[in-house]
This record gives sequence, structure tokens and C-alpha cells, in this order.
Amino acid sequence: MRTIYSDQHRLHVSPGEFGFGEFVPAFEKPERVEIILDRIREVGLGAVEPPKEFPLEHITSVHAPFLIDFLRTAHAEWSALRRPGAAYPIAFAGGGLRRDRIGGSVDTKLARYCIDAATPITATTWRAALASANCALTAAALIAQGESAVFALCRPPGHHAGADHYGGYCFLNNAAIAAQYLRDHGLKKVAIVDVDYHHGNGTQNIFYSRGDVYFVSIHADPDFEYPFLLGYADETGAGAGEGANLNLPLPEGTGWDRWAAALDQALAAARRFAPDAVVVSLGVDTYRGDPISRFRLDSEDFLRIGERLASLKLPTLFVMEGGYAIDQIGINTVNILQGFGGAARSVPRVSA
Ligand code: OKP
Ligand code: ZN
Repeated sequence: MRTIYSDQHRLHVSPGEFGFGEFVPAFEKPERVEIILDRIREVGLGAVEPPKEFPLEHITSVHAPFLIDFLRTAHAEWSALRRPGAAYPIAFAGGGLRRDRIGGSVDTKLARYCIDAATPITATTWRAALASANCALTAAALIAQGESAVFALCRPPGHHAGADHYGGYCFLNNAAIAAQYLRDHGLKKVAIVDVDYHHGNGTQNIFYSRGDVYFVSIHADPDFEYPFLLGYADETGAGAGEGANLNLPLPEGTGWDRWAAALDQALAAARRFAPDAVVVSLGVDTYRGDPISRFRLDSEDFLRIGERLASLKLPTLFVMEGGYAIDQIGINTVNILQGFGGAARSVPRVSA
């Protein structure tokens, strides 16, 4: 399996995030994808190639142009006010505040566009986010040209970024951008299967009223886990998208048996939709050792996830999302790709 990777991801380094009463070091850090890359090379998964550059229209087809302008210019506005560090919001647009206000000061816009205090914009964040989206687009172009499976090793991740908002370590929704590219290049129906521990609220938001892109997500119940206010089972789509959104929230402590049953349900639903291709939002923060998550999957389980995804027998674009257990992130991620069938079966796939 080919991997699309850009070293420009290093241009985004979060100074830290606000979590549970204190400012803590960022969990979403550059080493994540470096370690995955090392594992890809160690097992000989396939070629690692840089992304091509795509016109911004592919991004503005899923994100509001005002959000894109903001991501590009927010840090310049921030530092023009002689502020140190990265741009974080100090208020949020809940409680009936005016979500129709799309301009104003940098703080007004941060309050309107950003959904949490874990997603800082630095001077070079935009360049990293754009390179990440270009990885997804490059992989999508390969799928559109007939490749059966490609891995977009995206960083920063994307599935929490919606049509007009960002957060959850995500700026641009790489999986949604890829799915839209496939729709624009001859594929009639695309299914997005989100296996990250967190609900892909941004992806759901982008496609909620559309019947041409099916979204199914298996995740920690938002009753106790981020993003807290989306990802419930009663969110089934709207208008033309009614029935094209499926949420499978699971309780704290979920292990393989229960998670795998949800995966089978997700895959049966995706199969019924009869898509022309599948985009997998690939997070491995379901791992039992993940520092911010509460599921209990083992490294071997990720092989089984890959095998089951392969049973759809559809062109499949893997887009990297979360996973914060640095020591195991390479093995866990590549196990999914190897389980899918991307490399020689003789390579050992679990190590200490
Ligand atoms: C991004 B992805 C921990 C709080 C975590 C943000 C979680 C974003 C997850 N201090 N808040 O879906 O893996
Ligand atoms: Zn996650």
C-alpha cells in the first residue's frame, strides 16, 4: 500500500492544551506520524510519497471560505496585537450567542470558529494543515485513478473540523475533503467509516444533509467524552441525508468484543449503502494504553479491524486521525493497514 506523507506537518507544534484544570503538554505532537512512518518502513508496507498541491477549491467545497481565510490569517492578527504564543479562544459561541457573526476581531472570530481550548493556531499552522489536506487529496486522486488502497498519513488530523468551525486538534477535515474529491471525480457514492475513539463531529456536520456521502462512526459516548455534544445515536441525518448518518456510541471500558460487534454493524450499514469507495477515518486512540481515551483494544485487534475493512472489497482510502500512545502508535496503525492486506503477511506485526 502506498503512503502519502508530508514533512510539513512539523510546521504545526501545539504549545499545549487546556485540560481538566490545568495547561498541559500537547498530546497531538509531531512524533506521532514520525513513529508511524518508521513502522511503515520497518515492515516494508510500500512506497512513501510526498503530496501534490491541489487548488484551494477542493477545500472550499467542504469548508466555508471565511473559515479558510481565518485559518490563514488568524495568527498574523493575533501577533499584530503583540500577543505571545499561539491563538486560543477565550470565549465560545454557546448559549444562544450569535453564530451568524462571521467577522470582527481575532477574538470574536476565535469564539465563533473554534470549539475548544486544545487547538491553537501558530504562525505556521496553516501551512501544516494545508499540507495535511494535500496528502488526503493526493491519496484520493490515486483512488480515483484506480488504486485499490492508499494511506494518507495526515497530520494535523481532521475529523473534528466542520463546515464553518474547527477544534479537537483539527483544522481542515482531510477525510471530508478526500470524500468530496472522489464525488467530484466520477464516484457516485462514498462511505466514510470513522473508527477513531472520538466522534467525527466535523465530518458528520459537513455531510449531514447529503445522501451521497454516508457517514458511520464508532466512538466513545459523547455523554462522557469529547466532543460531548454530538455523536448520539439519534442523529440519523436530515433532508436528503436522512438515514445516511449512523452513530454507534460505546461506553467507557469498551473492549474488543463489543467494539468488533459495532464494527460489524457499521460495515453492514456501509455495505447496504453500496458505495463506490470507502474513506476510513483511521484513529488508533481506541488502544488500551492511550493516555486520553478509555477503550481497551489490544495491538492485535487492529489487525482484525484491517481484515474486516478489507471484507467490503471496495477501494479504500485510509486517512490518519488520532492516537496518542506514542510508543505503540506505529504498530497499531500499521497493523490496520497490514490486516487490510497492504504488505507481506510474513512480516511480524506485533512486537513489544
Ligand atoms: C482528536 B482526535 C484531553 C482533552 C482532549 C480533545 C480531543 C481531541 C481528539 N486533555 N480534548 O479525535 O483523536
Ligand atoms: Zn480521537
